[in-house]
Amino acid sequence: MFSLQLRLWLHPGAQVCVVSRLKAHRLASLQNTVALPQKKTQSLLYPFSQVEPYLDRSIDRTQFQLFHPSVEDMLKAEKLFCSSPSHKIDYYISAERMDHAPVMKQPEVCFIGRSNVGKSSLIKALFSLTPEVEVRVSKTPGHTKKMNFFRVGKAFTIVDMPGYGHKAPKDFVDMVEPYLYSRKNLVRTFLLVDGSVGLQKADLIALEMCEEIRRPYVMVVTKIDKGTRGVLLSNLMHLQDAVKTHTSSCFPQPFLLSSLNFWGIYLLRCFIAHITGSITLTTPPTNSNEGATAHNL
Ligand SMILES: Nc1nc2c(ncn2[C@@H]2O[C@H](COP(=O)(O)OP(=O)(O)O)[C@@H](O)[C@H]2O)c(=O)[nH]1
Ligand SMILES: [Mg+2]
Repeated sequence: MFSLQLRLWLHPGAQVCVVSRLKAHRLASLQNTVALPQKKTQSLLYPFSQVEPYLDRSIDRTQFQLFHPSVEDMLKAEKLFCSSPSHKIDYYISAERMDHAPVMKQPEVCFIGRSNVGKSSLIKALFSLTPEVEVRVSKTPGHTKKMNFFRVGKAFTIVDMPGYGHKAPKDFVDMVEPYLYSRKNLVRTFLLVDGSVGLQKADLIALEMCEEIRRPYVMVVTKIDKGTRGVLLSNLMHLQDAVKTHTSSCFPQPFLLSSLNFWGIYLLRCFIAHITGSITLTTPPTNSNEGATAHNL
């Protein structure tokens, strides 16, 4: 069924993204990804399938797959991440303070999380079909001291927020919190947590802050390629427990991701396209699903 669906959508005449002339990663586009063996494709598109077989039988799987779009929907979303003369994707501006942030009409999504959790790498992977967009990735924690705004045509804006943590607690208070409180066009916050180390004190503070602000947010588990599967599973279970018992504005599904090898990038592109109202899903979400909850647009 899965491979039939892929063939249907990727036959030679199918409209697929034209990748930039600059060298894009070979997995940046679904076109190459779906040519891989089916199991590999499945784990790139739906990374939860990698851990699912190892979960205890008593654990309810539904919450991990509430947003489960078709390949067709992912292709629709992918087109939005390809720059063209009529749909320009670019780095727009940086702001050091909230009062320097540009006023924008488009729906906006932002990525927050500890320094070094993988925010910039994730944005770079999302924009990998447009490699000329400059997203700075650093090996030094705390590199991103500014809010960086990226425009995706007229569809939406993506914001890379400064990382917080023991080396940069000030950025948290000075920028992240005021932004989350006051940004009018913000439709979703993505709170990144490192899957190889699990929830840290600073993550819990961020979680509390998001709850206090009461705007819809989503957990993203980064670096799932790093460390053992056992560690990832236990960190994931701990995170799910925290989400279940301590949150009310958090979407119940964590997005598992590796920017290094593109696991989950296509799913996240589709989710962003969906929540910003940029695409209509072919399979409308059910009652328990994203589109129909309090997090709705
Ligand atoms: N193994 C692995 N490393 C990653 C991944 N994402 C980011 N990194 C590494 O983590 C470090 C910090 O990443 P960066 O995106 O700059 O984090 P930021 O401070 O949150 O923006 C860099 O050395 C990245 O190469 C990932 O998915 N897997
Ligand atoms: Mg960064």
